[in-house]
Amino acid sequence: MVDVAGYHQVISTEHRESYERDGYLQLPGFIDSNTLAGLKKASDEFVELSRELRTSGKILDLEPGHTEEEPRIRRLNSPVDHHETFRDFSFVGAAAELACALLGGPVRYHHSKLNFKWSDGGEEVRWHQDIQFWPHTDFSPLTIGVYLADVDQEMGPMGVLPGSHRGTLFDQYRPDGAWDGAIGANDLETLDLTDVKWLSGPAGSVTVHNCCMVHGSLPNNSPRPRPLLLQTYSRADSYPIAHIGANGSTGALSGSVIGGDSRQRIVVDGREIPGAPDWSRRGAPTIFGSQQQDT
Ligand SMILES: O=C(O)CCC(=O)C(=O)O
Repeated sequence: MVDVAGYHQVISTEHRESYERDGYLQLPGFIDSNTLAGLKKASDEFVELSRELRTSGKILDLEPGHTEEEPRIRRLNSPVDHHETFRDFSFVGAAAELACALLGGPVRYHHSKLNFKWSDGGEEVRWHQDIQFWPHTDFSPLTIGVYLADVDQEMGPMGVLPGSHRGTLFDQYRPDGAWDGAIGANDLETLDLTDVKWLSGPAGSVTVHNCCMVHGSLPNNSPRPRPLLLQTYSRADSYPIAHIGANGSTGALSGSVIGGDSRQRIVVDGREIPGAPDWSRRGAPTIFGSQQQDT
């Protein structure tokens, strides 16, 4: 369980203020060496597992050139669902504590992924904002990234455009109406990308970016993979809006509240709805069952 009284000590007031102002944080070497070793070991287990695979599946997304001898993994989907070490890190460990500290109270876990961005050409992530992929009832969602290896500028580090989280939320559809998941060329021209900060750092460094932040990363043209473990949280009183984007398909543990309880209350059109409990995992009771207090 995350220690609610203690989590504010995880980062300084200056860090919190700078996150609010700029929409991102860079915390070099934030993760302790034991935790980092555990995360790397867990990650290595999936690299070994991938050797038996020929095509991408629900758990591992492989690059076309993937082979048993030379694995090339794009992404491990929802690591928390597949390994206890990732689960502990995201739900009771440093990532959970940092999320609670930055959001100032209990948080709601949304999803996680491990982007490997393999060596010698691991793919670019074009400029985009996250909130369009999984809209919430507020703009509190943030993503915490941890580099599992030393990451230098050649390796395609995460790039963020400071302050862009307070700007336009761009349409990430293509002109033909298909979903692109990236900001279009005309909109990109309205942004000053010379201000981008490339967040490199030694293994165990942490990046944080707000859900409205313009961000992306270049291809990894180095001979070293760039594993970045990402986990997303919102405030506990922020809710994913169903039937838009990835909401509802983000893993079995999505929606779990960390560091306290959810009040299940939202304000819509100025009226507060004291909502029912979350029945998404155990199934909703019928109104008869609830009113007769069936257990
Ligand atoms: O892996 C990266 O460099 C960026 C990842 C990202 O922005 C995403 O997966 O939404």
